[in-house]
Amino acid sequence: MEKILVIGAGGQLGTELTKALVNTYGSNAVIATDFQESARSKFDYCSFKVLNIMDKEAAASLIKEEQITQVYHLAAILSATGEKNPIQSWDMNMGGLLTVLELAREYNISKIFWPSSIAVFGPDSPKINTAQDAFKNPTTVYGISKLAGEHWCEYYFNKYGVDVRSLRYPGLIGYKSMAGGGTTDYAVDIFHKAVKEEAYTCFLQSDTYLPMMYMEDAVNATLQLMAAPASSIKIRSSYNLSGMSFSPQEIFECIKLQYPNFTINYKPDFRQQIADTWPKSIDDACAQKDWGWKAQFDISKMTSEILTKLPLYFNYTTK
Ligand code: AKB
Repeated sequence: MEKILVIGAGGQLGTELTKALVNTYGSNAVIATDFQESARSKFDYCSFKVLNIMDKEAAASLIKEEQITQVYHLAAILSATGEKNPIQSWDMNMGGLLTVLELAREYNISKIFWPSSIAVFGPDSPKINTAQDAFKNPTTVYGISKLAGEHWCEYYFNKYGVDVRSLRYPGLIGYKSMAGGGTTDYAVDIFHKAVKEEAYTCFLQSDTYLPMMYMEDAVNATLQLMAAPASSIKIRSSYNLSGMSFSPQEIFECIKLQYPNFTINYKPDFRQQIADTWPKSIDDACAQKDWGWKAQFDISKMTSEILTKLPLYFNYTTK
């Protein structure tokens, strides 16, 4: 029987991925963990434990006691927060991954999932349909740690046979939790303002195109990658993954079709410089070819689903 450990389960991706893992493997097969006790309230449907992945001993005991067979290591400090404390972010993002890879080797864990990001690309990478192997010169500590992490994943696979798999997520947009500290967070925040019938002030310029993905697609891609036979995983650094691309003005206009009184203004801050270094769109031909990936949501399908479900989920009542 599989025994799956989710590290950083209380975050934006973890909140939805953990539920999908329970739906797939059953509630007894999944242990959600987070460094914050407050995340416990999200996991009344499976086991929850407090775990800080910087504590290797605690992680090792849990893996031993629970006979863990798979780890989804999602805990990370994202691009915008990372720039405020680069060294702490590097320690957390690299230290956490290396702990997981070492424990996978020591305890023969059969599969590891680790998220990478479009942040591995940089100002000199091609901007349009950025290819899997395009030149990479990340300029954020987050991007640098993701690129280094990809190399470490490949190293542990080649040297020790650790079956580690990874995706370069674009900005993820869901309605079940807030985004936490990224450059693409505006695309989540804007929906909350719209359904509360409040004006939105965007921290990126109106025409900043970035690759984005609806959470349901991100969760499905992750499950699909992890279920694929090891022989079809040809890339052991991390796969490019594409959903859609849009600018703040485009998503605003899409929301406005259902909320005609919604207004936006633009006050770009330091996150604009980060966004300007990232691709505008991504080529995910390798993921399509190797394990059959195809996104299901475009901007209109995602917007109408979020605008229907978000007010009920957060129990928002409008004026
Ligand atoms: C961020 O904005 O930092 C993340 C990402 C693209 O990895 N959402």
